Amino acid sequence: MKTALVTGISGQDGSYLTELLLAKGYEVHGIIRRSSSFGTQRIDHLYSDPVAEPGRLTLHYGDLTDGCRLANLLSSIVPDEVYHLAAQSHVRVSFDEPVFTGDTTGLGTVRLLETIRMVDLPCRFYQASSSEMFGGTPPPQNEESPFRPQSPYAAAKTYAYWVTRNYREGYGMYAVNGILFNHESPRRGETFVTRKITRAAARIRAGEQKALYLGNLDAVRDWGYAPEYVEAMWLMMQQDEPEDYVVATGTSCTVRDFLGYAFGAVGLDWRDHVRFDERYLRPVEVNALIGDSRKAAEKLGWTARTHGEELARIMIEADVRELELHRGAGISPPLPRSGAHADSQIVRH
Ligand code: NAP
Ligand code: F7E
Repeated sequence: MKTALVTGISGQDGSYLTELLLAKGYEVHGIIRRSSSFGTQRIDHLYSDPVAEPGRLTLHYGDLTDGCRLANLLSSIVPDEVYHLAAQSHVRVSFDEPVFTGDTTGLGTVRLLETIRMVDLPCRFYQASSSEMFGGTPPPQNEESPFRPQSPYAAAKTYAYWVTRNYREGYGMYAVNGILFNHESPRRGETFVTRKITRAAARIRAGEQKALYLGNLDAVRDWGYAPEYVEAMWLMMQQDEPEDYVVATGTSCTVRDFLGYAFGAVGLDWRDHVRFDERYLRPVEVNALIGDSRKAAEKLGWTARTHGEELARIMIEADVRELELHRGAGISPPLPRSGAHADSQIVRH
């Protein structure tokens, strides 16, 4: 049985990857941050009581800013594969918290790599790199395209990308970068635009929300389906040689198109409900990201199966179902935490 360590296990990708690894027979260890409230909703269904039934999933407290703790965990778990997914992953928030983003999203990677090198752990390492690194480089973007990061998040990811390559080339480590384009799901964080849209459409249809406030509707993204993307992560870690791969659908749409798909799926016209709010604009915008993942298709046999309109349908159906479950159980639906404007002075990006 192989052992994997997953950072960011409580996030969207961490939860799908953990399902995949457990299904493949792995023992999985995950790092979570201590919080005053539970933050493990996405993986609660996977967690069995380790006392009653020795589980194959173990959670450990840790933080990317705490190098001692990371070293301790790596040395005691001795994983075969490390999937490093944890990060401050929100581009807009990285403009508000650039130093924290650099510390976690950038330096967090080298803290892990340097421990693996110093302790001489014989493990493979996956770095969650991002299409945001291409930034201002026009599409289509592939493994050879230059990086022009346009945000503190993208700059931190670019540092982490290069340090991962550096440890591979300098120390012979099996360390790979998965350069993933946007990928979404019903588990997507509520402040990323696709989920913000599908959640709001479901709530507006149910009469729980009046308007949706958004920023730039012209941005073009290559949106894929997260459960498919974690398969690509795993495949990259099973090759004879460590290499970097772009993972994308190769198709794209604008935020405006996605609004049409999501609102249309529940019989609404988005133009009747969407308002502009400049607070959702970014100091620098990434206009268009569309990936060319031919290398992943040729070498990994991976291609995306779900594209924009189908993805919007999967997400909105899940949000409608969740809302109906709450209402059916007589529980107040979750607060409109994003884009509902009136609910908070804090802008939920
Ligand atoms: P996500 O849902 O935002 O999850 C991020 C995870 O990182 C969460 O588990 C979070 O824990 C954890 N984390 C954040 N700061 C941490 C810290 N200081 N110490 C320990 N853990 C910390 O992100 P995702 O969408 O699953 O993405 C996974 C990774 O892929 C990220 O690195 C992201 O930047 C990258 N990526 C994502 C996409 C995409 O479209 N989804 C595309 C390319 C690359 P909490 O639950 O406690 O917040
Ligand atoms: O924005 C526009 C916004 O925040 C998409 C992360 O997973 O993918 C993600 O980063 C687009 C942008 O994702 C709102 O300006 C308009 O052009 O959903 P997003 P992102 O910035 O592309 C990459 C690959 C990652 O690596 C990141 O970790 O939508 N947009 N109005 C808005 N975006 C948000 N969030 N909120 C709005 O109201």
